[in-house]
Amino acid sequence: EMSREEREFQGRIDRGVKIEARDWMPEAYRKTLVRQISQHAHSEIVGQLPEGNWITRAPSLKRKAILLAKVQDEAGHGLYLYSAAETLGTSRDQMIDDLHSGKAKYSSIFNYPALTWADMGAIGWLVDGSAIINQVPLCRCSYGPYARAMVRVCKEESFHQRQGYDIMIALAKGTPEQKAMAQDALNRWWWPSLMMFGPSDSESVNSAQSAQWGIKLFSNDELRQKMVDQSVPQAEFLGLTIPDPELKWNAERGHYDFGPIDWEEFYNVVKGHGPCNRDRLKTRIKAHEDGAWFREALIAHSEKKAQQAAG
Ligand code: FAQ
Repeated sequence: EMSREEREFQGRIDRGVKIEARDWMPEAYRKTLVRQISQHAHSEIVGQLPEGNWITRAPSLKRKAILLAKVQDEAGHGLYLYSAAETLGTSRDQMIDDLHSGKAKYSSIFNYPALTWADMGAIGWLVDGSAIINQVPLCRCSYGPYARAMVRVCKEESFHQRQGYDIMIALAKGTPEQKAMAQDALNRWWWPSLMMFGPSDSESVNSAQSAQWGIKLFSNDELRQKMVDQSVPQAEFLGLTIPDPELKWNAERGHYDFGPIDWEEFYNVVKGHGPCNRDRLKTRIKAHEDGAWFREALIAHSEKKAQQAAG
């Protein structure tokens, strides 16, 4: 049985009116959003690590400048998203503590290693590709500050995706060794990219409620299908093979059928046992600790200025 407030709240969502920070909202809606937006922010921050490792090894000055800009954008997205989450009443320090203690999740995808330069191509093409497909609908989600943050983030993600695909084109049209490197990267990043969309709809515990609240406009499986359908012609253009023997056009459905996802691998990574989970967290915690002096200096400086202003 819904209270009057809850009925009015749901009515606003059903009419497409955005919920703003000061509006009344059910505690569970607030909690779900803090969970999702902070997880999203953590993903952007941790997501800098696999690519950050390649900035000093980019094959040309131009590629280096582009990759540097992309990784900086990810930092910006993370900070933007922490701000959006803070409007719900949870402090940034709390969210960062939850990441470092292992309580809060971040996307499974960033627990895989980036082994070669071709991985910079595959990450941009496939990981940012999946991110965009997931995030474009979030621009229309019910919570105003999250929806508005997503508009800018999506514009930058499109640039990220194009830069990745551009690397893939250069490698696929290069020497046989370069093409093999591109194929190897596609082989390793394909399945983890499909896992980014989360568990299958039948296993997705949060989906029904998030759909009712207008946070999720498409289901995990619907978005995953979109990713597969979009990627097949792109792989064909590159002359590369998607590592799925069951991938096949289904004229009746108007979609590509694809093979089963290894959910055991997915849950293993989500529980902290992927190839890089420990290393990623360790690196983040060290970066945070190494930056403590700077945060303290900023506070000391602003306190000094405030005292001076007060005379
Ligand atoms: N990894 O019931 P559902 C980027 C968890 S893009 C880890 O379906 P929900 C850009 C889920 O949290 C990546 N955990 O959950 C970039 C839940 O556990 P909980 C970030 C996952 O929330 C590119 C449980 O499984 N994007 O960073 C994953 O309704 C390149 C059950 O799942 C976003 O976060 C996963 N893949 O749907 C940066 C987008 N999937 O929390 C650098 C916003 C599920 O109850 C380089 N998030 N889980 O303990 C969303 O749209 C949703 O949260 C989903 C999951 C769709 C990810």
